[in-house]
Amino acid sequence: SFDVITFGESMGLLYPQGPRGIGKGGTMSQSFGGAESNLAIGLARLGCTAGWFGQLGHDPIAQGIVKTLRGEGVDVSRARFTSSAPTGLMLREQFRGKSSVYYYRAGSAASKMTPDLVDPSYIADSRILHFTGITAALSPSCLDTIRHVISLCKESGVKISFDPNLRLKLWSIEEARPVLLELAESCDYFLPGFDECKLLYQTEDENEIFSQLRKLNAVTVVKSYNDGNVIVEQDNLITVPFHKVDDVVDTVGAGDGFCAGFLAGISKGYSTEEALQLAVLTGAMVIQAIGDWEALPTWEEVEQERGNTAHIER
Ligand code: KDG
Repeated sequence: SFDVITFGESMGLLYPQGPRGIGKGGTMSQSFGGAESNLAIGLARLGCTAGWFGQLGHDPIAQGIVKTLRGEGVDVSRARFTSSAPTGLMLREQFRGKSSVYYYRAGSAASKMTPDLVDPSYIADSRILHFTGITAALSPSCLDTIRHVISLCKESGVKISFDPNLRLKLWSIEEARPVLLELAESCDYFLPGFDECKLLYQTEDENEIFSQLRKLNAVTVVKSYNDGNVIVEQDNLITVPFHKVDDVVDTVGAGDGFCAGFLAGISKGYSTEEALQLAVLTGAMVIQAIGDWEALPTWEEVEQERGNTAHIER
């Protein structure tokens, strides 16, 4: 059985080598991204059992993704491959202090995912099922797939974790809002960012936001609230400040690293506050290298960062 199973779209990622914009010549490096597979890698590195599934094309990008996930210890036994659509692709640049993403994913294999691709016994075999609002934005059949997975989780008592991961390049806030609010109603762990809460609840007023969040049946953990993060519970708020790191290289993936730390903490039997503290640490460590998941820490690195074990130069 698995601590956490997640599903969504993983895509090839190309980014210019060195400080160059896209379209300005030079060489591209290759990797891949996808919020859910980032999370699965993060969990596996922290010593949890994690599975990822999704639909990919029959192409070398898909093979590279699955091979890497397998190498990271993520179960990919339920990943599907189709010949009728390609694996999605994204380009990212860090140029003049700004990070931009360009998607080539419309009509991708992942966007053609349907509820019948889900193995109910696999879902029932997990303690927590995690998904994101990115999948909901991909296509109506992807949203149906999420709704189907939610009903399978409810039937078999699997806890649901949801990160809205609002991507305004995929849908407008007007399209996203009702869907993301509907999905928030059904989860046990809701993991939005504070800026996302402002857009979802159409207010800048934090008291109003917290009062809306308290109405949910979920434990809500809000990322990047002022200079830290906060758990919203019925009567109290637990805040944990950011963990400062010296060498910020690439902030993409911090949210996924945060969610991985939180769910790893819950899986290890931590209190929600202790899980939040772990999340703060793992989220911060991701931003110390280029790439969406490359710098996700192992459990050993977490222990070192916490000062529990000395770093041994090998
Ligand atoms: O959270 C990082 C993700 O945004 C990235 O890996 C790519 O899933 C992705 C997306 O849709 O932008």
